[in-house]
Amino acid sequence: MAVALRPLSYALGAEVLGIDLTRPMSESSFGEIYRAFLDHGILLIRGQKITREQHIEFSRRFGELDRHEALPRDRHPQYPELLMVTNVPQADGSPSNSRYTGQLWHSDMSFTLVPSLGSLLRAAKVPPVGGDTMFANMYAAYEALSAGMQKLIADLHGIHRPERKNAGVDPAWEQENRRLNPPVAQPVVRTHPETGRKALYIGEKVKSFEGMTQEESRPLIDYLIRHATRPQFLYRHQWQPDDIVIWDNRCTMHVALGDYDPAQRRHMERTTVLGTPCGHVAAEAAVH
Ligand SMILES: O=C(O)CCC(=O)C(=O)O
Repeated sequence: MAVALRPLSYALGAEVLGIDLTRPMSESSFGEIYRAFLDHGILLIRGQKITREQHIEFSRRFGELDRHEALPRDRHPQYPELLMVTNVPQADGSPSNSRYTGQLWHSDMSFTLVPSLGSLLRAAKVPPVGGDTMFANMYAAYEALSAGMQKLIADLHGIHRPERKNAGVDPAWEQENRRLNPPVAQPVVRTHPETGRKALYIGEKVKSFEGMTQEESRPLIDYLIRHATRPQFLYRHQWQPDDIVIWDNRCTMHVALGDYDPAQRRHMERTTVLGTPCGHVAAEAAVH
């Protein structure tokens, strides 16, 4: 089967047409999908009424799945491979722990020593308007920098922390999150292990570069994020129920815009494919 693709934006992404994830898929068809994933950075598959088991099973074809030990409060109690990204209140009526997940520009699990290869997010319930997600092509962002800037950042490491937007909303969670996830230094320029291309690896979870103070680091971090999120590098996804979006965390970053009425329900479930080890625990002295 030749997989049919439709571009999603100038910058990145393709929709995969005519596939049904409830049916068996041959190795050669999956090979075409994986090739498209490497080529386009993001894939969209619409209209997939799949079970949790089918979501996990399809995700496993991309590689070993994270059991989300770094985010224990947000994983599904029976399916640790599924991370809940939801504003549906908990059984006792208290707000969902993950209602602000993803509302900073980031690449998944960059704050760990095995940052993710890719993620597969399934939309179970979406608000009538808004709740969009934006993606940035970090190859294109890197390639558009001047030779001087590329040289300046070549050996820098950003210190990634497991932060979320709306800090202070749940201090107990923040304390536990910091204990589980000490700051990790990641290269600002990362070579994609499969394509060999260089990509910017930065985001709003980075507050400083290794060996520099926050004050010294801030202007360059701000510049790189502003640069990478210029419209020509972006795709904005408007979700429909039963969409699955698959992204390559090694060459894209993304943000959940939170542009919707919080009284409306938004429920997403994510599998996270483990990547290759990258980065090191940041030296205490470097963490300001
Ligand atoms: O909910 C979204 O739109 C994106 C969630 C997210 O950022 C993530 O799962 O990493």
